[in-house]
Amino acid sequence: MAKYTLIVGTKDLSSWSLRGYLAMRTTGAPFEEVFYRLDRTHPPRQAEELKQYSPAAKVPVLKIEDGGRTLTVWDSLAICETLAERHPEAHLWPQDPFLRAQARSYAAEMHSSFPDVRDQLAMDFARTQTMPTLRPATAAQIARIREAWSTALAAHGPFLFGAFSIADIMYAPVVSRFLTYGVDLTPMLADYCARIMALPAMKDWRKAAEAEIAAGIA
Ligand SMILES: N[C@@H](CCC(=O)N[C@@H](CS)C(=O)NCC(=O)O)C(=O)O
Repeated sequence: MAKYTLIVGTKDLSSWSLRGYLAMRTTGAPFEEVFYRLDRTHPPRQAEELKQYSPAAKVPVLKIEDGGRTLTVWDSLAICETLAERHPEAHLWPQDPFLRAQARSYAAEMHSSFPDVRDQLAMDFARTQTMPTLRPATAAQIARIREAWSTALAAHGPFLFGAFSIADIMYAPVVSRFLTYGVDLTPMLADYCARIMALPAMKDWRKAAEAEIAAGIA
C-alpha cells in the first residue's frame, strides 16, 4: 500500500493546505501529517525551509511512496487530481461526465481567481472578524461566488454537484472566510456553508486551528 505524507501549514491560516487535507481525508486512505508553522516575518527563511518539501516552497505538499518510488506533488489542485486518479472509489469528481466538466470549471475558477477576496478576507478559520470596507473588486468577486454556488446548488444540491466533490473542496476555505467575516448569505447558501462546516474533516481542522490560537501560534 502507498504511504502518503501530507505537509500542511498553520491550520487557522492556510487555505490551500485545507484543500489538500480535505482531498486526502475524502479518500479514506491513511496518511501521515507534517505540520509547518507559517511565519510571514521572515519570508526568505520560510522559503528556504519549505524547499525541503517541494521546489515550489509552498504548502500543501503530498509525498507518495509507492512500489519503491517516491513522488512529490505540490499545489492543491494537482494534489486533488492525483488523489482522484489514485482513488477512483472515493469519487472525488462527479461520476457523470457532464457534471464532472462543470465541477472542473468550478474548481479551476476558484484556483485561478478571486484575488481580492483572498486579500481582503484572509482565512482565519477559528475566529470571527469584522468585515472590512470592501473594495468594488472584492464585492464583485463575492457576488460571483454567491452566483456560482446558487446555480450549482439549485440544480444539484446538497453539495455543489450533488455528492461532495473537489468543487466543494476548492471552495471550503471560502465557506470559512464568508463565515469568519459574516458575508450575507441566502438561506440556501447558509445551509450549504453549515453542511460544509459539519463535515468531520472540517471539524477536525477547526479543533486544530483552535489549538493553534490557544497556543499563540496563529
Ligand atoms: N497555488 C498553490 C498556492 C499555495 C500557497 O500559496 N500556499 C501558502 C500557504 S496557504 C504558502 O505556502 N505560503 C508560503 C510562502 O509563500 O512562503 C496551491 O494551490 O497549493
